[in-house]
Amino acid sequence: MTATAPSPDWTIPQDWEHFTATDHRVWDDLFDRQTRLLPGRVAPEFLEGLQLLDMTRPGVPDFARLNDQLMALTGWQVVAVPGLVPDAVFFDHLANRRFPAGNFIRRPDQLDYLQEPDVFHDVFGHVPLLAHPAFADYMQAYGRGGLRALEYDAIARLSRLYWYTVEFGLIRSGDGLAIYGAGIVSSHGETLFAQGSPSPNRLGWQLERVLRTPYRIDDYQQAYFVIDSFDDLLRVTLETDFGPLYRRLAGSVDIPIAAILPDDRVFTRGDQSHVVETV
Ligand code: HBI
Ligand code: FE
Repeated sequence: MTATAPSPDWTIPQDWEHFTATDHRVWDDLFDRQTRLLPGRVAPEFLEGLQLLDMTRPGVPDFARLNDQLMALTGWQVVAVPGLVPDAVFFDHLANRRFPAGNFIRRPDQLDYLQEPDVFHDVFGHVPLLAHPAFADYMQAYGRGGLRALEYDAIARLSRLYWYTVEFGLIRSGDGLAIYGAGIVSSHGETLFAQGSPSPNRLGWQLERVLRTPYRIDDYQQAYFVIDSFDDLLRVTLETDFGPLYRRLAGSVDIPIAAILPDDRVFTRGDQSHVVETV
């Protein structure tokens, strides 16, 4: 249920002092658990971002301090919002290098449960890569693309690109795969599943393939898509004219989530052992 708009762009003061000692302890527990788990599993650029943004400090980050460093690196800033905001507002923020972060944190008994993106998902999950120039440019390109997708009524289709990259993307790293999607790196369970489980497919990222592949929001992914590099993801996104692509895909049939197509680049063929019951 969307609340009423607190301001035209839905931003609110972070009011960092409102976070309680319990809130800061929840952040620290989640942060410590993930930073023990991620090395060797996460793209190195993510860990570099944590260092560059001095996010190794204890407690929920103070956005004023975080933004001083983030703005200097890539011109991005984090803005506090009450929760999910309307699509058009979300895209406009991204198009202007503002990342909207939920201004609350889950309770101690909800460490592994997340109904709506809280400050740990949004800031620990999404912000470190905003310090990486190519990814910072990609997120702004996505925001601009979103504003355009509104004209084509293609939000649902474009949100698949966000889902399979920004939220749940994998990337080539050395001779293996690494995680970088915020939904993975901020989740203990999905970090282990996405990087190590034999269950899901891990397929080469390809723009049209992803735009034709739906996703589920209520369980681990059955398909992950692997980019070669952030530069490659940015290049393809910038050089694609999405208008004709939306028109061409308008009549196309979605690809079943767990399907592998003949021309898919297959990194791992899942055994679907963690099959999500079809509702
Ligand atoms: N609002 N605060 C916030 N954070 C999101 O990640 C978000 C949102 N609104 C809409 C949205 N994501 C997705 O539906 C986008 O695909 C538009
Ligand atoms: Fe997210």
